[in-house]
Amino acid sequence: MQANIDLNKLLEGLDTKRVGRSIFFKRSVGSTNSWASKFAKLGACDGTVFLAESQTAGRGRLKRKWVSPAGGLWFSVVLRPRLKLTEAFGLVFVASLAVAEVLEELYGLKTQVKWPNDVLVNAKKVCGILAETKLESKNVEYVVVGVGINANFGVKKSLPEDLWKTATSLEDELGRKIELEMLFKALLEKLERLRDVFLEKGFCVVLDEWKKYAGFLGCQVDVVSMDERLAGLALDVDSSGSLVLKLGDGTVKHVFAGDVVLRSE
Ligand code: BT5
Repeated sequence: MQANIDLNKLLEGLDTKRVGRSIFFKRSVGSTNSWASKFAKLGACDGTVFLAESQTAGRGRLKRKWVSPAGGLWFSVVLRPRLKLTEAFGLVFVASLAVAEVLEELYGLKTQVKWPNDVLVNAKKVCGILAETKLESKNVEYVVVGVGINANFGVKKSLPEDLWKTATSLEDELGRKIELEMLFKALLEKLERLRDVFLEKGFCVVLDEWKKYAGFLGCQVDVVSMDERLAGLALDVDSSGSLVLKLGDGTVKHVFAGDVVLRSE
């Protein structure tokens, strides 16, 4: 099998204190989140990263499947922040903001974030984030933050047909392949920096930056959750990470979990 990721290049010049100081790598794994969780339970340090060239059982939220062919960037980071359960959601915003900023800075792409955990290019999903939290009474013991980026493959060639309308890849957007190691390092550096901003200055500082990429705000959306589908105007994201939705009858609802579908999609 030809390697997509050059291990020697992975750590060269990485400018972080903790994130990525220890990296576990496999050509193929079920899910980097499951792999990382297993090691987190055994005591993996803050910042330990689990990276795979492909995943055979990549996971999204609510047991959804995440398709992860070779050529993508699939990794999970174990974080051990001092946070209460009610604050852990902030790390999803940290991760999606990190991806949005890095894709813009490295490749000049116009990125958008979609509440709660997607990064889009040209209104299509290029990245998904999955954060899984382990608690110790009411505090966070660790969070595994999984990041999946469709990088060096064409969507029509490597993803199933039902995703062609909603997914994109860096290769499709840029018309070329990118250096995965460079993207990976830039992401680890950004993740660490934004994580520190979040822990030192609070969620609202991260949220203000995140909102600069939130093109869905001010749009008519459907919010689909386990038990309901709400239609309304996406007004804001509040300081608890909830989507603030103005419903048709004028009432304002704060929704903590669900998926946003833009009315035009
Ligand atoms: C997500 O879930 O978007 C979280 C995806 C997290 C993936 C990373 S990869 C590294 C780490 N290890 C894991 O096992 N997971 C993480 P959600 O919002 O629930 O979206 C899932 C939905 O996205 C699916 O139901 C599909 O509709 C769609 N989807 C699946 N694979 C995709 C892909 N490669 N690109 C774009 N959309 C995809």
